[in-house]
Amino acid sequence: MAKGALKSRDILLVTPPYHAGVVESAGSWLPLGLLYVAGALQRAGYGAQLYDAMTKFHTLDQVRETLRRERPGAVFVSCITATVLDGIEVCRAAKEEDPRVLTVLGNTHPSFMFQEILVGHPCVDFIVRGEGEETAVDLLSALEAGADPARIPGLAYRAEGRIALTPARPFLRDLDSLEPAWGLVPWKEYSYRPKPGSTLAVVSSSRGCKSHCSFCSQRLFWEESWRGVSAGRFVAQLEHLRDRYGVNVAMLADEIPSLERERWERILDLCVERRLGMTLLLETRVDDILRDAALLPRYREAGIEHIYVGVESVNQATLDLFKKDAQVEQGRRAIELINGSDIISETSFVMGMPEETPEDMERTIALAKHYDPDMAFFLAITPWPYADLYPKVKDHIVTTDYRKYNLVEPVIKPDAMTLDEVRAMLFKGFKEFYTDKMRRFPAMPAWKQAFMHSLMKLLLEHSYLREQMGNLGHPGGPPRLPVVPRENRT
Ligand code: B12
Repeated sequence: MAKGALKSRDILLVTPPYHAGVVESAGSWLPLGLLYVAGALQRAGYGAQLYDAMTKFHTLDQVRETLRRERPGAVFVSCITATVLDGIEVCRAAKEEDPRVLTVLGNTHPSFMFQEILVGHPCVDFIVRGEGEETAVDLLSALEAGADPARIPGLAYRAEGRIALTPARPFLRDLDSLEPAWGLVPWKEYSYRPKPGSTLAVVSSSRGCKSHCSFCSQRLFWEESWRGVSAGRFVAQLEHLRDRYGVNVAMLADEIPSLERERWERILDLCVERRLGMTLLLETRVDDILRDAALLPRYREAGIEHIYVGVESVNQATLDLFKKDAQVEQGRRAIELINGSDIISETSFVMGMPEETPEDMERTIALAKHYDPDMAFFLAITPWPYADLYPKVKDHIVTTDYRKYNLVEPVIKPDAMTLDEVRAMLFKGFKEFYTDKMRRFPAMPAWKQAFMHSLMKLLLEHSYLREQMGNLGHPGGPPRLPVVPRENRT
């Protein structure tokens, strides 16, 4: 690579043009990981451009056109398991357009599956494993200087006919010093659909996860660590987004923002004291909601309108304990507390383990109704090939097409069920849950009714549920959603 070759041309940071047809129906969500990497590149003097092909709903042909037009020096692609094949297609297109372009993949799937990717796909030059900010900058600097990347921690690449792996890079100590490249975001493209006209940001107040869910990737990715941004820095960032870019809704990307109670309370206090006035959406743990029962009015005051808690049950034992198990009751109580605090509650239920039967799934659907969140999602258990769950269910996996590893398509065949039967049960869950929920809309506060009304409409019109749930089991046509007073519509 010629000296200065990368500094003289922009680095294009790309999301693969992939859609699972779920969360995209509720909004357009910016790729925060790429923005953090772009921020670090800019500070090191590189030009960076964001190309969110996913949010633009671009086809691969349009991606190719963009690459031809932009002529980047390097293409950086962020891939989870479901998006990795399309991410690789982006690299292939980039190489076909310009064989000298540098192609780099990052995020969970490449971090673990580097061997499979690098062996099978010569169009991918480098994989950044783990956190990307420092590794990306070090890689580009080394390539420009003609230095050996072997000295840079956090990489995987091909060298002399084999796959070279450098040592893992330690996690960044100081999250406060990081700044995503907010200036690259075309903000008009990011909106939270239940609030028409809103400007939506994805933000991060912490990195890491200590939960032990065997089906998830995040504990492994973060090696059971957790680090927080300081409360002052985080709230100042929200204020900056509000004042500079007109952001009025922010989703926290954190696995567990509330893990450190003192910091979390300070964040809530600062949002209130400084009259942040932003709608906040987040995920947290059942334990933390129970811990913070008395603090929930403050959550609401701080702007939190939507909380996702993971109470999902994936095994027979948990389902067996429905009614008597303390954990199930804790989940139910956490959701009751969220509902009672005038906040939208959401959870999901994973179904389709090898030993599950239709009866078990019926019980999961009953469990969902027992928990009574405002929103429930019924997901197909998906064995990321690097997750703890994978070896245990390996024999029941029916496809290695990663595009189907999206929590929507069943990829495990239970002993006692066909895949079609699993699909049918997942939709049954949605239908039964939301048919029941709609009957309860009138008991909700007016703003929640309006939100639910708008969300149901979005799901029915835009998500993968459209065809299956089109009439929500009402043979006479789509159900009439409860009428929300016009003044309460969002
Ligand atoms: C925001 C989010 C989304 C957004 C995506 C926005 C976007 N384009 O990135 C939306 C809502 C659209 C979404 C959709 C889906 N998501 Co999602 N999502 C998240 C969430 C909550 C936060 C991600 C985030 O921003 N993290 C914060 C940043 C700072 O961290 P990061 O992304 O890891 O980035 C760092 C490193 O990974 C690295 N890095 C990342 N990319 C790159 C690229 C390069 C080149 C380099 C060098 C480095 C690098 O550097 C970054 C900074 O250090 C995570 C859960 C979580 N808490 O992380 C799930 C998560 C990533 N999603 C997941 C899933 C399954 C999905 C869906 C398939 C779900 C569905 N059925 O709809 C879809 C896929 C749609 C799609 N086309 O991508 C899974 C992925 C599991 C896996 N291992 O494959 C996760 C982990 C949730 C979970 N716990 O299971 N998601």
